[in-house]
Amino acid sequence: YKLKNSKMTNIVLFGPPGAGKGTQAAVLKDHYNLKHISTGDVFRYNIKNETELGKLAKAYMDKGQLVPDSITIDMLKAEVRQSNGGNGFIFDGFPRTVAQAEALEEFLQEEGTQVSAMIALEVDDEILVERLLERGKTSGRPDDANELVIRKRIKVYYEETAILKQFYLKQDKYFGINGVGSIQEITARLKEAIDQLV
Ligand code: B4P
Repeated sequence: YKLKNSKMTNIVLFGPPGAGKGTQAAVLKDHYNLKHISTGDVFRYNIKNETELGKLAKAYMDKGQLVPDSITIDMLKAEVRQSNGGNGFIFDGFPRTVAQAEALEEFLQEEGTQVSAMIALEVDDEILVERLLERGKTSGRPDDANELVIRKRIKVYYEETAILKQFYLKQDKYFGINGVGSIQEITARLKEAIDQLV
């Protein structure tokens, strides 16, 4: 854990459910030696291991709702603190609300660093639904299993999360990327954007 370095690159990978955040973060973390923190993955790990946190989170996730901010923010801080950040972090699936974005800003500031950029994967809703239904055939994820829950997640994204574009635009840190294309094409677009930042 060596966050006290203002030269770190901390990227928020942003986008609606199914935009490809987890998919791309897995590639980018190795390329840039960044620590990948996916709040969704941490919740799923806790659900699998039947922890108290997992039991709590499951009730929200299965319905396509967000896990409450206080729980998610505490978990995120613990994840950052217990990890060696390498050259920085890729935050995947966090922040998802204004309260989370404010908490992240404050927390990173305390640690002597900041969000370098928010990179958003822009994908149309119907493609999102298609991708998540496809994943649902094999993932075993209850939140991918039916179209109603998938559409609920997209609705929650527009109601609570999409506003974060403005939050980072105001700080001149928002970069939108076309998220439609092959996984490799999108990785190339992301690298092009990130290379201009680091
Ligand atoms: P997440 O785990 O973040 O799940 P997600 O939004 O579905 O995105 P994910 O990263 O998994 O999918 P990806 O786009 O890579 O969240 C799940 C739940 O956890 C939330 O609903 C919420 O309840 C809870 N949660 C998490 N973070 C929270 C927070 N901060 N606050 C509150 N609650 C929180 O990929 C989707 C599919 O598309 C994959 O099958 C992939 O293979 C495919 N795909 C990717 N790129 C593609 C491409 N270019 N072409 C075709 N298919 C592609």
